[in-house]
This record gives sequence, C-alpha cells and structure tokens, in this order.
Amino acid sequence: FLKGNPTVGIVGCPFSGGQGRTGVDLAPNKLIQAGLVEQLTNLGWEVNYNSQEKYIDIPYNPIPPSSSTNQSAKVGNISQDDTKTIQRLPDEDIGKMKKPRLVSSVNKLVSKEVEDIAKKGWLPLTLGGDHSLAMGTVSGTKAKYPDACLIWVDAHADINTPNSTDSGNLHGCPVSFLLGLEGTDVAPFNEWLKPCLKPQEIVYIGLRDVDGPEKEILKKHGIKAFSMHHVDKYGIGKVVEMALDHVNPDRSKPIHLSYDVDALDPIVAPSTGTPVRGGLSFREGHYITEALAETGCLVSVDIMEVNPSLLDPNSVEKTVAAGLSLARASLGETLL
Ligand code: B3U
Ligand code: MN
Ligand code: MN
Repeated sequence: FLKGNPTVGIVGCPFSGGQGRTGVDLAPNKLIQAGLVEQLTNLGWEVNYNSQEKYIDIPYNPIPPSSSTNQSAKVGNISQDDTKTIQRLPDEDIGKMKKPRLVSSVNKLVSKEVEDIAKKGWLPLTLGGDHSLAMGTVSGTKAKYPDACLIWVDAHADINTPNSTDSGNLHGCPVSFLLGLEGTDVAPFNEWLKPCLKPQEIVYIGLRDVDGPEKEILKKHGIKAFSMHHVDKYGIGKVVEMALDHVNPDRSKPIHLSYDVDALDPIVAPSTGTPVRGGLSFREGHYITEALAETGCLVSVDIMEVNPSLLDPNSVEKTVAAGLSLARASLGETLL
C-alpha cells in the first residue's frame, strides 16, 4: 500500500486532554530522545517528523472554537509548555464529556496530519499522548484508505459514548465516535468527525477492563473482541490469526494498528495512566506487532498512553523501551 521507499511520518502528539493525568504528553519527546528516529532509520525507513528545536509537536491550533475573546490563536508547532498552558484554558464539560473542545480541536488537526502523511504514500506513526487521539489518527487513515480495518490493542475497549461514560474522559470514548454510535453526533465533534468505521472493521486484542455499558455496546453491534481470557485459551498466535480472519480475511485490506501500551502487563509497561494487571507478556505484546508487520498491510500505527511522569526511573525506562520496541516491530524489525 505504501509508495516509493518505505517512509514513515512521525506525528508527535504531546496531548493529555483526554484523561486526567498530566505526563502522558511527555511521551513523544521521550521516545524520540531515546532513539526512535535512529532505530527506524536502521531498519531501512526514511524518517520524517516535525522538528522545532527539541519539540516534535503536531501543528495545531488548540484554542477551543467556542471560547470567544482575548486568547490569541497560535498556529504552528507548539512547545510542551504551550500545551500545558492550553490545557488550562476554559473548556467546560459538555454533558459528561471533559475538555470536549480541546480534544476535538486537537483531533481535527491530528486527523489532517495523518491524512496528509498517508496521502504521500507514507506510514503515519503517531506517538501519543492519550488514546483520545485515535479519533484523529483513525479518521485520518480512513480518509486515505476507506477500506482500512482497525486492530485495537488495549486493556480497555475505549468505546464509551458521551452518554455511557462514567469518568467523562474522552480517551475512553474514541471508538464510539469513529463508529458513530448513539450520542456521538454532538458538537464540537460532529463539526468535523464523520462516522468512518463499521463494527465489522474493528477487532480488539488484550481487553480485561471493560465497563458494563461497553460490554452491552460490543454485544449489540457484534464487535469482535479477544480478551486476555482468549489469549490464555488459544495463545497469542491463534488470536492474531482469528483477529485477522475477522477484519481482513484475504489479507488484502490496509490495517491501522492502534496500540495502547496498557495492553501490556504492568510488569512490562508500568508507566501508564490506567494500568490493569493480567496483561500481555512482553512477547505476546510484540508478537502482535510482528505478525501484523508480516502481513505487509500495515499502513498506520499509533503508540499511545506511555506516561514518563509515572513511577520510578526504572519503570519509565522499561515502558519507554517497550514503546520503542513495539514501534520497531510494527515497522518490520524481526528477531532473526
Ligand atoms: N472505561 C473507563 C476506563 C478507561 C478507559 N480507558 C482507559 N481507562 N485508559 C473510562 O474511563 O471510560
Ligand atoms: Mn486505550
Ligand atoms: Mn487502555
């Protein structure tokens, strides 16, 4: 699906507005500083990324559209300090949704960025930031590849609707917006985000912390999900095969991989906002990325929810290393 020399466009998204903890916005720079660009270059990729001094932020105008007066809009690459300031801007809840204007405006620009990169024939590699960013990454990928399927690796289903969410955190809701479920046709999201995904086009791997209403939604729409129970029962090799058979039976469709590092067991990836025990082992987690890379169908990859501000330096190092190795394996690094 990709054109020319294998080229990756890194989209660094230092964004934490889809959930309550700061620090997840530090991940893109941390991953870059830890050698991501060199590592992907060594794998034979041409690597492009937005670089403004030490920052690699997406160009976006984060001012909430409805906030009126004196805030001067700033377009272009912004620094993490700016991001922090932006996240203190007034953005009142809409219903239960927290920071809806911020999440919407950032995702609109992420979507455009991912779309632009994909339309060059490059592979967008998006570094979160929290998983609300998948509203942008998946819609951007779908704009270039309308028949793309979505493999969502996560401890959580992230399929709450604005009505079903208990926490109000939008990182628990991106999938419902992509599907256009009941309650998602709301401002400000409906000003740019159109339903772009069908229930048969998504498959989950790694689930183990799914809210009651989310279970109902999965059932109602017949959405395929492999929980940790299935990983135990069938083994990860079979689970990935069954997942692909469901969304991509002929291995002919483009694949978007959205990887939340909290799918991994907290022993492997402890520095993440909502760790849940009983997760994927280091090898199970990497097997998924290796097997998807092997299909030759991967066109877009997200590495989400690394939070370098949580726990001790050793935990952070482990989690960042896991993020890096998942990115490398997704882009074709093999063991032999
Ligand atoms: N389902 C809960 C918890 C959660 C979702 N995603 C994460 N946590 N990381 C919610 O808030 O919607
Ligand atoms: Mn997630
Ligand atoms: Mn999660």
